[in-house]
Amino acid sequence: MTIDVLLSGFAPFDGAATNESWEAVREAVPALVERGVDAEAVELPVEFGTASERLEEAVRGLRPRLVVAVGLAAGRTAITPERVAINIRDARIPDNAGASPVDEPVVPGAPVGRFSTLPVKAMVAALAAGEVPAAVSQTAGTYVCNDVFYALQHLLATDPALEGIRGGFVHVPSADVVDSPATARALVRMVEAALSTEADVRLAGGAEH
Ligand code: PCA
Repeated sequence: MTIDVLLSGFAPFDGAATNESWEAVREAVPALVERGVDAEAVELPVEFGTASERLEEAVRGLRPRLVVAVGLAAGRTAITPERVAINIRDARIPDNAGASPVDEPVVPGAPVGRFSTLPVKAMVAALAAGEVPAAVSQTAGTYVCNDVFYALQHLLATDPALEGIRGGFVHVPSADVVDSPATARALVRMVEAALSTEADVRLAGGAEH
């Protein structure tokens, strides 16, 4: 089977009843399908290792052209495609299985970082005049989102059977900053931009700190 895009979102964590990443992904998929994009979604547990295994299973089963993993970044005020995943686990709070790894690699012996293979600048540009602010983020943190992001980029970079599949990660704000329908619409635009952009556009998107 081959599809255009596989989106993932996360289960609730840290005492919350819902996770905006899954709410938005769940709404984005039918909207993409309506627009002719063959899209599927998978919900991931907030658990180191297990989450990325779940995503890997879905990637192998569905053979998407693009993988866009989505997570909640409470406190952010923009929808933020992540530039780079780092090979570290450092949990501020236990994951949903009670694990609290500190200063452990995601993949032992693998490179310190791996870049997104999504056109992050084009994705931000696609939202320029939209209702949701967007910006490139330079860090996905060191918790389960970065764990999934790093494991995904490592998988896509090292398994020849998955050659050509592009992937990356997008953090979304909490619903009190941007509601889930607006986040879902933003995700739709970002996915369409990623599908239609092979080489990223050259736009400034850096930061001084
Ligand atoms: N956000 C967390 C993990 C799950 C989620 O939605 C993170 O940013 O690592």
